[in-house]
Amino acid sequence: MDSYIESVYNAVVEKDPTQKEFHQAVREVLESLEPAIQKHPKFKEFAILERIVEPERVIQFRVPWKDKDGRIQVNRGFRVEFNSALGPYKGGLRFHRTVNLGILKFLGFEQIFKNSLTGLPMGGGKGGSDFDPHGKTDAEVEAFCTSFMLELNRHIGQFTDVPAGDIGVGGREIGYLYGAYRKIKNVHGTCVLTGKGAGWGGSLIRPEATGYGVVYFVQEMLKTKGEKIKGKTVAISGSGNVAQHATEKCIQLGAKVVTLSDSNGNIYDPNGIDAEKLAWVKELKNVRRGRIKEYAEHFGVEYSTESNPWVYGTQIALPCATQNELDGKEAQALVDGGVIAVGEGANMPCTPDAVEIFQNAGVLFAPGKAANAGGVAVSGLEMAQNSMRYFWTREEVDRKLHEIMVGIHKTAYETAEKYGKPGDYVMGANIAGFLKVANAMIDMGYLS
Ligand code: NDP
Ligand code: 2IT
Repeated sequence: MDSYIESVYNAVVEKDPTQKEFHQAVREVLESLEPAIQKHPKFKEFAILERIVEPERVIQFRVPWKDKDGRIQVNRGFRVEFNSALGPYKGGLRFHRTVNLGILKFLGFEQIFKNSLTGLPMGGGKGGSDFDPHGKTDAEVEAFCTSFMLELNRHIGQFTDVPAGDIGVGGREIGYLYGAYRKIKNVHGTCVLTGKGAGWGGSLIRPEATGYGVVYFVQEMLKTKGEKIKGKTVAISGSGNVAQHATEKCIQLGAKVVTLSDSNGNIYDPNGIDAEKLAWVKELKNVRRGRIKEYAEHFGVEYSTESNPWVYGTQIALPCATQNELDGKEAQALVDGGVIAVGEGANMPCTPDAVEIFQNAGVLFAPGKAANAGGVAVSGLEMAQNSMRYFWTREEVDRKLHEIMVGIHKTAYETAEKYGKPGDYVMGANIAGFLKVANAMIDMGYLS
């Protein structure tokens, strides 16, 4: 690492020594920015790196709520408002027992560059809570969401900060959060949250957007090698929003998805998950809120708590669960099994050594901030539709999503080439995302 970049990185680690995931995300971005920092000395002169690694604002609050037995529970709520150079802070809310400030800072930091790549006017932010929705009743989730919004409402707004979903926050949670916001503020029709229901201000295709977008990005990468997704076997991890819709798009394009997982284990279906089986998975996960193990029992296929989705010799791998879920050993198993393309549906699912293994083996590798940007891109389109008091059809939104993903691929590809590392989508995405934000920060003066 260049000594200036290294000093910025060391200061980040020194200030918050326990925030491991944040360090990892910062290191990956800073390392790949080296040629851009050397080419444009103004970024050092204006202390852009020192400023960009520091959130503009961090909000932390207490979230008390009553469980089904009438007992008072207390969780921790957060919103990290990281960078608003390009637009209002924008990014999801994660409800998961592992949530802490370091994880939300990593996610908020990634979001800055991802949102920049979409080309839409959105800054970067992230929030959430260590509340665990697993096994909670709807009434408990509603009680928690209402209490969470009782504090969060003071900090968000269509021109300030616009949250959405992430792990543990889907249509049900956005509904309760929006309902609480509407009661507190007595307003309807402002775009204060995205991922809303299609009947009350949500955009068609928003639920599908992240998963579809990942597959659109992988399609573009394959094209550069004269390859198609049709007929390929695909391993997917997770079985939530992103995994389900990545599976759906793969099926539509004639690929065969053979794995899905959750935090307990993975299934392997050698015949492929078809549209009917996927409909069953959606009902299992989104309505009955069951475990992926039940798929294996229902369809009579293999289920493993010891294995992982990466050992079945698939040509494409789409990690769509969570950060650092795919390590070097698993990357090597994928390479040995003949993988040709990896697309990160989740945020930072591949560890740094896994990424290195893919890149050294010549595997097409799409980093999350490029590949999974479709979700936030359609959130941006939801904001646009809300501002117009109008809506677009499914076909129209899907066409725009496709255009945006093709555009992000082109930008990342061309930027990597321009900065001397053709085919390195990590470098291409990081530099392209960074340049727009950094130049905006310079234009707006040193306080921004
Ligand atoms: P969901 O909550 O819908 O699904 C998450 C899935 O990942 C579940 O199957 C869950 O299993 C699994 N999972 C979560 N944590 C772990 C863990 N520690 N180990 C193993 N499996 C785990 O979330 P999403 O599908 O929305 O999000 C998945 C990923 O995609 C996240 O990294 C998120 O940040 C990212 N992302 C999401 C976007 C969106 O629009 N929703 C946009 C861009 C990125 P279990 O039920 O057992 O917890
Ligand atoms: O990681 C992400 O990009 C998201 N969870 C979606 C954010 C959004 O505002 O739609």
